[in-house]
Amino acid sequence: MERTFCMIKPDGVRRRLIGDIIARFERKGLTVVALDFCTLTQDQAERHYAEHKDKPFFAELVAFITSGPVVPMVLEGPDAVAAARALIGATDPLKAAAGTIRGDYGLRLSENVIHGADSPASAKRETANILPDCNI
Ligand code: RTP
Ligand code: MG
Repeated sequence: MERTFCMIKPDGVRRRLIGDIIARFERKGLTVVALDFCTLTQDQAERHYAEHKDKPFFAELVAFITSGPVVPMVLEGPDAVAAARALIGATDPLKAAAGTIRGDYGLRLSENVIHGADSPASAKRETANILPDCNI
């Protein structure tokens, strides 16, 4: 069993996609083991996207992710990191396959509905930053 960290972004919450997105993960067989509804602080957002801090879109990314409430969660299952990333689809919704969350719901790179950790180590770090009461 593995655990991963995913987070419905402010656009997904604004568009009332919370239930649909969680249902997709659950139907696949992943188990929600932690869940919250909160607005990220500037510090949390900057830590979350630290790997992109030198990119030209960093300020825009942080402004967007703090622009409204998000739904962070920890999902558990076999190969949970890869399984969740496969359900989420490619970073750019225009390139994401139909049937994936981004492929079905997104049109813009900057508003791609959901985040998924890219490794177990990232999942651990992101969970500690955003769901500090949850030990994964
Ligand atoms: P995420 O971290 O949000 O799950 O997305 P990802 O792994 O598929 O993509 P990543 O490379 O980590 O990029 C993080 C987020 O930054 C935005 N982005 N904007 N303007 C741009 O060129 C650009 N490139 C990436 C996307 O919203 C992406 O989800
Ligand atoms: Mg990423």
